[in-house]
Amino acid sequence: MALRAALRNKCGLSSLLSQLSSCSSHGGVRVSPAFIAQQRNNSSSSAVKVDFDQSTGVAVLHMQSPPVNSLSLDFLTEFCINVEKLEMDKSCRGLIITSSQPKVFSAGLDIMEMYGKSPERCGVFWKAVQEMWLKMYSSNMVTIAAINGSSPAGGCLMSLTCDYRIMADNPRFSIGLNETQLGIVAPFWFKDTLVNTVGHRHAEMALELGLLYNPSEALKIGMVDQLVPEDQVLTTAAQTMKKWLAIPDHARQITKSMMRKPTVEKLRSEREADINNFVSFITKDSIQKSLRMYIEMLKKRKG
Ligand code: CO8
Repeated sequence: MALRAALRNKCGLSSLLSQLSSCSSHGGVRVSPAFIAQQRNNSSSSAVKVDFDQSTGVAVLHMQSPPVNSLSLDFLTEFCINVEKLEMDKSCRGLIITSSQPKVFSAGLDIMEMYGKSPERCGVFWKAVQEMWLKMYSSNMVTIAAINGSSPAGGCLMSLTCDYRIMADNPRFSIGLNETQLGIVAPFWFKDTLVNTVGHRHAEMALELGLLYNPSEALKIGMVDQLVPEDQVLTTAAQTMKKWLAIPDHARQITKSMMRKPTVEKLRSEREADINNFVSFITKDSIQKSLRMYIEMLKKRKG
């Protein structure tokens, strides 16, 4: 009953699973370890679907939130719960992130979460964005983004948190941190993630101009690591994962932490201030006006 309630509730799932683990080992509620492992490895949430292959130790997380996998509070909550479950499962060593939506990896932050919302709600939303980044950027797993569609702004950020990026070689797809085009500013940890990937000069131009790159341009500046035909993105990700998993975990994990820890610690130590900055920025009348114009432009473009 409690498990079913938590699955409905989503938020308490990981803590419930650990409570169940401890109950089973202390002779309380009788739950078999196999049952707990099964719950950890199979996702039943709607916005993401996780396929975990015990034999390879690799999980594939499919984002499946129509129409464009925009990162709403609900989406981010489900995403984080699923990544945390995999992170806690020692048999899971690699994570591939991809999209089930045609043509789009992720449209980035859900613009409607930033428009016309109360400061309190904006704060909760921003904390969830931070949480997604912290979980992904500091993950012990090997993480690969299988970018099978466009990936602007927060979608680009999500792929930049991974260890390796493979993008579909389709000139209609684009990727980049285009925040300035919306009249908003990518925060310091978006900027740091980009600088760590493409270097200072490319990051400076990309951020100031809010550039969206086609796959060839993205490869040229190192925003993605490899281009493959659209129908080979996932199989190439699986092959690449094998190479990364051939390296002993402890050596790779310590090296990853050495490379990323200063960037992660910077946000951890400034988390509250960053939330306050976001809330006071995004709720400004002038910024709300820019967002309204951008939303209207998206709708007009469609018509
Ligand atoms: N949020 C919410 N809804 C969205 C978003 C989004 N990010 N993107 C698209 N949609 C909606 C569209 O409005 C449309 O809605 P409807 O069907 O009701 O008209 C629907 O999704 C489908 O969109 P399209 O018809 O445009 O779909 P396409 O397949 O033609 O194109 C794209 C897909 C390329 C993803 C395109 O939709 C697009 O470019 N979207 C905008 C992406 C964008 O600019 N995202 C930026 C979000 S901001 C962010 O992530 C970081 C913010 C950091 C904040 C820092 C402040 C301090």
